[in-house]
Amino acid sequence: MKENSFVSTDHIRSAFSAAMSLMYRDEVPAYGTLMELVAKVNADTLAADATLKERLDATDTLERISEERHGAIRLGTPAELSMMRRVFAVMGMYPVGYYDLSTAGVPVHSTAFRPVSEASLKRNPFRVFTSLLRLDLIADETLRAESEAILKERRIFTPEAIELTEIAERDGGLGKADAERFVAQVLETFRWHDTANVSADMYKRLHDAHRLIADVVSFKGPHINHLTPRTLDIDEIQALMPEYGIAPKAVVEGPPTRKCPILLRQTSFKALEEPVSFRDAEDGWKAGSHTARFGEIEQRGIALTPKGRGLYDRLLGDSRKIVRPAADGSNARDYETALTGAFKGFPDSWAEIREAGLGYFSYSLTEKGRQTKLPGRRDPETLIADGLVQFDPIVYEDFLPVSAAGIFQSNLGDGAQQEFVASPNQKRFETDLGAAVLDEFAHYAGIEKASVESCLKALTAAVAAE
Ligand code: OOG
Ligand code: NI
Repeated sequence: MKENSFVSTDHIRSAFSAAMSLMYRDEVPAYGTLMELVAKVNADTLAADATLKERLDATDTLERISEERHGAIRLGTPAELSMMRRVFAVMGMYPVGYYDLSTAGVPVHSTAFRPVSEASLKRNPFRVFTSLLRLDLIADETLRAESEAILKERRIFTPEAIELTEIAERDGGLGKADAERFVAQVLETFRWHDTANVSADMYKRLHDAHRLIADVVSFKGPHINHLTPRTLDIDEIQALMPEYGIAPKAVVEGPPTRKCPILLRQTSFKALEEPVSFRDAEDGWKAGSHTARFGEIEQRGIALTPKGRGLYDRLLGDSRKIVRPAADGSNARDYETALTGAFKGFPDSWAEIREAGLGYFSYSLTEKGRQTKLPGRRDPETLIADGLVQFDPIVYEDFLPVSAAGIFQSNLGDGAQQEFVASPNQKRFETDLGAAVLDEFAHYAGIEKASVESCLKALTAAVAAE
């Protein structure tokens, strides 16, 4: 096939996220309600803030502001994870970051498959937070072996999805018709199945070991467990959810409300109890239920340097030492107060954040800079002081393990939390994945550095061109 007849990976990802959104709204009506609420609050926020509207209009596509930004799945085996990597690559999504959630009582480790280049993120930023179950953290050896045997038998990809992935790898892309088939086939992997793979008895044993194990092992595939649109006012949506008949999780995860948003704030509505039929030797099927699927919203801020992230982690830890948010929401106010108090220690102006080396910025020439010619390279700080170069925050495109754990926990039910010994194992994860994950800090640092370089080059190139 000729190269120019391929559709772009960005196009395939856009088609895929649109198809997922339609499927999920159909499967989980409460999610459709959340999307309506998000669209309304985003429209109200833009109407009330002309400056924000102007800024977003310049950098984003306004009519796509309320579209999905991410979703999440949980896989059962290394083979599933490595095939998933190949499937996502066809859509221009690559593994970024390693998240160990064992410390938070969730027996998984994860990465996020996402577009990496700025152009691709702009075209469609859809990501999938992808977790791999860690049966090695399960104490009961018999149950572990049984789970492994069940997972080994299932096939989460359709033969056609695998075939099309192989075609894309061999030819370097997919043509229009194949891309359409690919999206339809891959969607099957994410679909909900209301008939379980196991008996009610087995489900109960898995569930008793950990609700997450039951969610992964009992089903034919890794159903998408939530989708997440972007909101311009997360506090407003958290407050409005009950009016719309959906129950929000107790607290918003991440940093508190600030003038200069940092990292990522997230909240979700609680997972719904859904009917499921379990296999039953005598009667065929036995009625039961499972709680897994929910809806989430996110609001993003600046990507932090390791120093900034260290400060963030410390302040978050400080506030949780004062108040640990309870799942029932009974101390939500106190938690907010403690969080806001602790984060007084994090500068709240872009200039201070930059000067303290806490965040990553993208540098560009000002109008004056565009008209200036310099005889040689100068220190970037002087160029800023002289008004030739300006800086804008780089948006954080990744996830936060403490927040992710909070999202997991609130959707696994409010029961007793289990403790696991911290056991990050990125090497093992990467072996199972069949590739290394991209280091997000190095990635943001690279974007920042490239922006500085291009300013310096433009300022001196003006002379060379004379
Ligand atoms: C994933 C939870 C993590 C997020 O936004 O941090 C996540 C899951 O529940 O499978 O999606
Ligand atoms: Ni999420």
